Amino acid sequence: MTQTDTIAAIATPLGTAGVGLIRVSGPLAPELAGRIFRPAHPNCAWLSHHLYHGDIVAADGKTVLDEALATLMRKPHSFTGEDVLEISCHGNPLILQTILEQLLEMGCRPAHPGEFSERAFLHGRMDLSQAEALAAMICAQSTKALQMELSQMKGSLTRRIDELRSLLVNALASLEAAIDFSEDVSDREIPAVSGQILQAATGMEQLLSTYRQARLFTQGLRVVIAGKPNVGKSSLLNRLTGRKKAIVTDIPGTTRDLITETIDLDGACIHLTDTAGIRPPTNAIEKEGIDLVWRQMEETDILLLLFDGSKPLTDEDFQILEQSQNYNVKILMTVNKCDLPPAWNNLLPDHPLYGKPLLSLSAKFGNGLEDLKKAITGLTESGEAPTEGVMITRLRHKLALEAARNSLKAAQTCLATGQSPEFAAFELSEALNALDEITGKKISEDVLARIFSSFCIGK
Ligand SMILES: Nc1nc2c(ncn2[C@@H]2O[C@H](COP(=O)(O)OP(=O)(O)O)[C@@H](O)[C@H]2O)c(=O)[nH]1
Ligand SMILES: [Mg+2]
Repeated sequence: MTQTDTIAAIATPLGTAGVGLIRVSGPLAPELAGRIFRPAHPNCAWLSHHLYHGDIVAADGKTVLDEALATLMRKPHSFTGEDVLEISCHGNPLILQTILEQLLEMGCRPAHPGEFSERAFLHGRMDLSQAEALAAMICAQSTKALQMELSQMKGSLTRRIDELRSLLVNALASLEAAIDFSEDVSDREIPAVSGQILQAATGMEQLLSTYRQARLFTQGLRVVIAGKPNVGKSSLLNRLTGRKKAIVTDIPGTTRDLITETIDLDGACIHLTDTAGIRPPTNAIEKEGIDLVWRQMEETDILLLLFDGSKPLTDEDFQILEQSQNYNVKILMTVNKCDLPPAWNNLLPDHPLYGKPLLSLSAKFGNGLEDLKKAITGLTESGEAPTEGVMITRLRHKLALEAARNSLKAAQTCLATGQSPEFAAFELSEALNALDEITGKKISEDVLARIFSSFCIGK
């Protein structure tokens, strides 16, 4: 990549909005500011990080394209570390496209996805884990995920990795001294080195233990609502999402497709899916819908099994209950329509639902909804895993940490079995390399390109 290019992109989504933002980064930015922007006040000094009001003019120097605000942020104190021009104009896609075309005509080229962030990384404005957190923050779907990514973007993981790194650098320095200055030095050094390695390995284990919980926060929990026709599955989806998303009728077999909506439940990201009522299908379409329900069960975290409390249970209810035991999901059993007189309660010991925890609710009127939400979010918190502090949210980081930890284990074995310190030193430098992949200190161009190309354009 040639960093002498000046890149430009529309940074806001293309739709009708009050304002839209265009970003330019690279050596041409100051010159372009003077060409495309005609300040309202004649004495515009283009001070860095100052906001100016004026007109956007086309490359012909005459045609006014919009009235806008412009800021020039001079290097190195900008997002990318280069000279950056930002234009806030009116959020009409036609205006934004026209301004972008003019900038391209004046010598910019269109930015690739993530290219602003990539330049920020290459200029040392942030490390790789921070750039990844920034991209993830933009797409976060729950407040908890947002908090985690924000803290990582501000460098929480970077600092933790740096701490682990310095332990290993010190240990490596001692080992190298032992290698250079003969055998007897190593006898004194080895216990201290082992201590540092152990401390780093423990820190890595601690970070790794946060991964599952963090994934729940960032990727969310998949909840499927299932039951026989007419028990109120679609009504419950609509109630929980607060939107009329699924069609509700008293005609059994109304829902055929899977309808998935993502909601924020007390900070947790929940993907909620409404499904076709399960019964012996009456036609091919319904059969397809019911097959989909069971297939969906394979990749679900929680099954919300719904029964109708106002009508006697039937064999269909019991069959669904039985079949759902074959899947590796947590089952939450709920009895709907509690606003109506109950047709079954006081279950006898031989009843299949006897002694089972049943949540009572009314999807129609909202009774019991808070308890249901608590039950769902309760399942997102897994006992011992921490929910505070630095967490590992990405598979890439997890794999690198595991590699580092494995190298440390190998180093410990080398030391414990009295092998020459070179072997332990080799393992330590492997562990350091793995940590440097997380922060991007050492990383292949291919991996970098892959990471940044998944970002949005204009970011
Ligand atoms: N009284 C009462 N009726 C409900 C409740 N939930 C759903 N219904 C009614 O039950 C019928 C079937 O609802 P629907 O949500 O389409 O059920 P689905 O087939 O399981 O998706 C509709 O007439 C709903 O209005 C409830 O909590 N109380
Ligand atoms: Mg339905």
